[in-house]
Amino acid sequence: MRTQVGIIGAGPAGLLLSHLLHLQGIESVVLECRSREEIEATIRAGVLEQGSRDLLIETGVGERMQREGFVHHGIELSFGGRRHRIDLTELTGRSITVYAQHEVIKDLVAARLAAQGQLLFEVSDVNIADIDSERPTVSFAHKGEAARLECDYVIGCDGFHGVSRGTIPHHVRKDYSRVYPFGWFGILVEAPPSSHELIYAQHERGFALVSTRSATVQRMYFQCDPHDKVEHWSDDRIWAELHSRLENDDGWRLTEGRIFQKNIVAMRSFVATPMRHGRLFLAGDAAHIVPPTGAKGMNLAIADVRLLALALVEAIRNGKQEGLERYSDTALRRVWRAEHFSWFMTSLLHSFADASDFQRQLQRSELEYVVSSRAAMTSLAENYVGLPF
Ligand code: RFL
Ligand code: PHB
Repeated sequence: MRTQVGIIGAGPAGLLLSHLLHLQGIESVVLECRSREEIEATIRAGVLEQGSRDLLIETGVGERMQREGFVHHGIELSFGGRRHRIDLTELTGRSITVYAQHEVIKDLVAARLAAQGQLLFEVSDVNIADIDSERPTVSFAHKGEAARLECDYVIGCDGFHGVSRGTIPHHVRKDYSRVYPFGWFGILVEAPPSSHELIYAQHERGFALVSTRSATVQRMYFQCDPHDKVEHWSDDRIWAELHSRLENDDGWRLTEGRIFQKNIVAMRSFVATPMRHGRLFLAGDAAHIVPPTGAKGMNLAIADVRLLALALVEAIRNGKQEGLERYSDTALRRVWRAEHFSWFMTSLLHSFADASDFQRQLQRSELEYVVSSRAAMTSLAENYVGLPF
């Protein structure tokens, strides 16, 4: 098999890249190790920056998001028994959209299949070779048969646990990483929304987050031990924990409902540099991870492939390599900004078991500053809604 661009991974990065290239007349093949059913059912992110939303609409895959997603103009920070609103739109002129990542995936898969895009599910044994040559190749197995894909470029969009990053030789790579001493316990609940906007709560028992999915399904998270087990958490224990972390002095109360999904995710910050070697380019979680507190992961994946699609079109159509040569440096500027913001939000809102009294006072001081200074609020808001591309 031959194609112009071989893409490993059908997450938001791989699918959107394939879609953007198709709109410019460039063909690609996407290789995904899981089934279509599985990728369309995996519960992950929920918040789209204004720029991500605009891109999906401009490229014809935003129709359902416009109908079913929720535009939010603010978020709430809760601490010390009070809630404080950050008016994103008043401070930045921009907003966010709450629309689940697996819905974005469904929309992109449908668009690629409707355009007869080559999307191979349940491939295995993916191996990338010859990235230093003009003709990199990807070998893999599909439906029990060995196959080989010859490409002009290979793009690793295979997430943090994929194989692409490891193809870049160790001596040219530098990785940066930080693992946090806590995880997030996530639940999906059948209930009406408890709040019009997302609530990020700092509490001495730990962080909690109230988000939403629809008029009847709500998404909530709370800080937990990353090694804890879902089985240790009965529904009653979960509700008691959420109530105590979210309680405040204005009488507001979280609405309970039937919990129908529970999971625990670990939290880390990670950046692999450079994001390119020879004809292999990395995008999204394959190159970088942020803790979810800033709601940045999917948005960074979208920003990477937007940039990469422009550069690939220039290279393939017009023979101009500058965009591809600048890709890693340009993408990493946005990545590091998001890394800092995600680390900042995580540090601001979580309980660190080893924090001294001094550090706890600093955290409270920072929270009070963020909700009282217009300059500090604007800084948080412009990072949260996403900096312009
Ligand atoms: P993905 O989504 O991990 O997709 C990678 C795909 O590659 C496949 N794959 C392979 N395929 C072939 N061969 C191999 N060897 C392969 N290895 C892997 C995988 O099966 C998969 O389908 O990466 P991508 O496209 O870079 O997208 C990144 C986002 O998924 C991620 O950053 C976000 O989910 C992070 N995130 C959030 N991001 C936001 O922008 N806003 C949010 O509100 C937000 N909330 C979150 C989040 C992530 C969370 N978890 C689960 C860590 C909330 C949570 C709880
Ligand atoms: C979500 O709705 O899943 C969500 C919202 C905000 C975050 C992370 C996840 O910061």
